[in-house]
Amino acid sequence: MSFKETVNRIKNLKVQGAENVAIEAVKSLKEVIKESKSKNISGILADLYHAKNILFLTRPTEPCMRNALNYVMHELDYDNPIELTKALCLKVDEVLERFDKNQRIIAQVGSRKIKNGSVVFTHCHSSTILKILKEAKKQGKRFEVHNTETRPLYQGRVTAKEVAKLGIPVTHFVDAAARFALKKADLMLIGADAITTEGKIINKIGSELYAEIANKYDIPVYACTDSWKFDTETIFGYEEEIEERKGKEIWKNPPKGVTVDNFAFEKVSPDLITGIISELGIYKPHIFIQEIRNNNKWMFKKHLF
Ligand code: RUB
Repeated sequence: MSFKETVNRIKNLKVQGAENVAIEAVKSLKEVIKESKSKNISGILADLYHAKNILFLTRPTEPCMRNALNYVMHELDYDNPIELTKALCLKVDEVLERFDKNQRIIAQVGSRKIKNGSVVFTHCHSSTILKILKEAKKQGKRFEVHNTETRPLYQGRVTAKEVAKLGIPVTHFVDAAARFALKKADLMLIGADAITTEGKIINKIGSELYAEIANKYDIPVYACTDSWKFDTETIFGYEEEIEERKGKEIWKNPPKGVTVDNFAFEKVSPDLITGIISELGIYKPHIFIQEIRNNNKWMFKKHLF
């Protein structure tokens, strides 16, 4: 697949979910090198940085993609193009292996929260949550899933389809019925697109509303995420940008005078989160931020900002 095709697939949500977006973006760097017509190091690096900037703009609320691209491209100090290419490809593979390994750890840890007879509520479509559910099923646990359709793009249908395919009973609700879905649940698991320095989780629009309802019914809320979804720029006071999509996704031809608001994500307050489940273990949001710093020193190097 060409670099341009990958960019369009990410932009048009043919690839969705933070981790899948990061994986496809990182893979596309190999394509950039293949497609590059530059013969020297500075030319190839310029092509790579240009590609990185294009990818950054595909979806604004995706620090996991930004961190993954930054990781691959930091310390690429080589004298000849062949060495540079080799090093870049190795780093891409390293990142892909890292995501895979971390997903397996998160699946193990997260699955421990699912008991026999549990009803798990989830929203949108998160590859991380799917892996947790799959792992719990593999361990022989009997449980159910309640999930919401996730307007306007119905990623909840993807979740329902995949959960049913795993042989787990799943009941699908319209978004406005989330209270009913949650009332009968005993665990809420959501993914994350970004994590801020204040310990806020950014996930699909509706996530905070549902977390508030879950809190009201004393249902634990876990955000399940790779630590690379942390946005280092929030340390310096930058707000995490919330992706605003075209109103047409919600209503193709609204009457004159009607404005359609279509934010893709929202922030979930750390007070509503029981714990963050990541490859580093389960922590309250503020401790999790410290753990990210301890375990990802490269992310905090000044030149990356
Ligand atoms: C997807 C979404 C997911 C997170 C986490 O939104 O909000 O919950 O991205 O997914 P969209 P994962 O469909 O707009 O990309 O666990 O796969 O990283």
